[in-house]
Amino acid sequence: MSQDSNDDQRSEVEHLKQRSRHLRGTLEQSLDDAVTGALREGDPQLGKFHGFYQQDDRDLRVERLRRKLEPAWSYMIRVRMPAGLCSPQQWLALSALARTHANGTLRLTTRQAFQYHGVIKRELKATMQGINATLLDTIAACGDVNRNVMVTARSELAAVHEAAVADARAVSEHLLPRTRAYHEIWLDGEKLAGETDEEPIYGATYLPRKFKISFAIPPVNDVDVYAQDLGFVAVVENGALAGYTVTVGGGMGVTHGDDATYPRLADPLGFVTRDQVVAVAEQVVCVQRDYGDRGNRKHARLKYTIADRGLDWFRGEVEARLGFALQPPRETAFETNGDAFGWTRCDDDRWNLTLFVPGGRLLDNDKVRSLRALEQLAEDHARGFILTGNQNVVVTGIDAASRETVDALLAESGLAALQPAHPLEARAIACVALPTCALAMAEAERALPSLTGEVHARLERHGLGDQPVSLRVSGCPNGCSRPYLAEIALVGKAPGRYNLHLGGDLRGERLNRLYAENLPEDRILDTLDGLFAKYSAERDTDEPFGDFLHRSGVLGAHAGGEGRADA
Ligand code: SRM
Ligand code: SF4
Repeated sequence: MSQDSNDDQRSEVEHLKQRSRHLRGTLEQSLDDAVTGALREGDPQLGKFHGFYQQDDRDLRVERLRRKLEPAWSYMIRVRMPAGLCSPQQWLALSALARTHANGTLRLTTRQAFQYHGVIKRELKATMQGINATLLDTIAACGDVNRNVMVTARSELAAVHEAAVADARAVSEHLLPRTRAYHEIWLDGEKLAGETDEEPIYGATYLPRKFKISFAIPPVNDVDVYAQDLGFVAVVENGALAGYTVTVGGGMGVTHGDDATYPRLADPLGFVTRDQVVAVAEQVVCVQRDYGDRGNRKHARLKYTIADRGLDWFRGEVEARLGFALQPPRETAFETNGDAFGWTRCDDDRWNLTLFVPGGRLLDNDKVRSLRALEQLAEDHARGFILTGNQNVVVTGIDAASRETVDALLAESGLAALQPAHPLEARAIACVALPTCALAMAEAERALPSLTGEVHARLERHGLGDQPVSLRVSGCPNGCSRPYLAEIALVGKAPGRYNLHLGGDLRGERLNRLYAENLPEDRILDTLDGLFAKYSAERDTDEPFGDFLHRSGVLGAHAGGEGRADA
């Protein structure tokens, strides 16, 4: 059902957006209401467009219910950081906010952003103001709009990275909502009388669903470009960025037991030059605005619009609106979707340092002081920071003479752990899941260290301890860790139970397959143990685990990766 369809068939969220006066709703009244830690009905949904989620601590849910207390409400806030870039000054200010206004942790996300957890309602406005004071913001970090635009965190060619970042920033700015609601509510901006806001791109009801864009710079696909609604894959000629192959219609989200939902790899749409990027992004968004399903939110992503109507139809719509034809897509060649840890030399006498952040969580406790260590790097050594799409961080521009000091600082902070212990850990990703995520069915981030250790022990048993294998864990089928691209994925089904997916690759180019459903952890480990034994005995030289599972017939009739997985 498209935007001009019969109102009665639209989902409740569509009506809410329509009534919201461009995302104002009753957010101001909700914030003033001191009786509850929650927001008024409808406002949590609108809050997403402003960059926050209302959550409750699920570890405390039952106990608080027993004591007849309202849930332990708090807020997750997501910072919009195109390309994951942040200056040392911004880092220090954002880190300080984690200590003073949130739960003392900074969470690095799979979309190169920061998240705060545990912000209580009366701190919400001050936190938003603190973030905005750093010249970053949270608008459109969530909601039915274009989200944080990603860019591959590393490129051997600094000029190509710089150019891609500039293009990503232009797209991000162009697709921002224009409503003044954000400034009015959070920054005490002047109020507009009536409904005079204009949303030239989005219209009054914004998009049917969230929308995600990334820019990938081959050979590194750390942004998993084929999982995005819209992707720009850099085409480099003679060391310069010539343009991009545009990809459309990727996405991960699935609902257990609902065959009409599935993960999908994006298709190549065409080639564009750099000056066409913003226009193409706008028109892709506008076609989805007009044709995306506004009746069923589980069928409202661009991937379904394209799967239902066909890629040729979609290209035709985009080209008609652009007024020109897209050139044929150029070949793309990725080698990895992982991060490369440790020191790499920049052009001048400076170095970058890529640090492994377990579970994407920076924090200080009796074992590690990662939050503080990153602050020290920001204070004394870093020229900048780049968050990666794998929840890690690149500290940029460190003076060559400071390398030993930095290594010593990290060791003192208990941060040998900021380098992965083995290749499995280097590629292991988990979504947040419990206790904050309302949708989690099983543990993910909190279970990752033990799961990684157990899986690695099985690999070692078969002499595979140094083998790069990708492991991703999601607490539910929504797929925030992009699990359907991993060689091994655990997708939460119930506490302690997961669906086991197998057969992705190490480049983010192939979807895996559902291998077994609803297994407890010990059965998953036993299953993997058996498969590792076979892999160890029968693999070809340098054959990755996911490729082996396909070639050897382990994945049976499922082999092939034609772009749709049984999830
Ligand atoms: Fe996600 C919902 C966390 C990246 C697919 N995601 C959520 C919520 C907000 C739960 C909710 O709706 O109540 C989670 C908040 C948990 C918490 O407590 O923090 C959440 N998603 C995350 C993060 C933090 C995972 C992480 O550990 O890094 C990532 C934040 C990214 C960011 O900075 O913007 C995150 N989510 C993703 C990705 C990966 C990506 O974008 O590359 C996906 C898969 C790609 C895609 O969108 O298809 C993803 N999240 C979803 C979905 C399924 C969407 C769908 O099409 O069905 C939901 C549920 C929904 O939207 O209804 C969801
Ligand atoms: Fe929550 Fe599910 Fe996303 Fe994990 S995958 S953060 S459990 S919505």
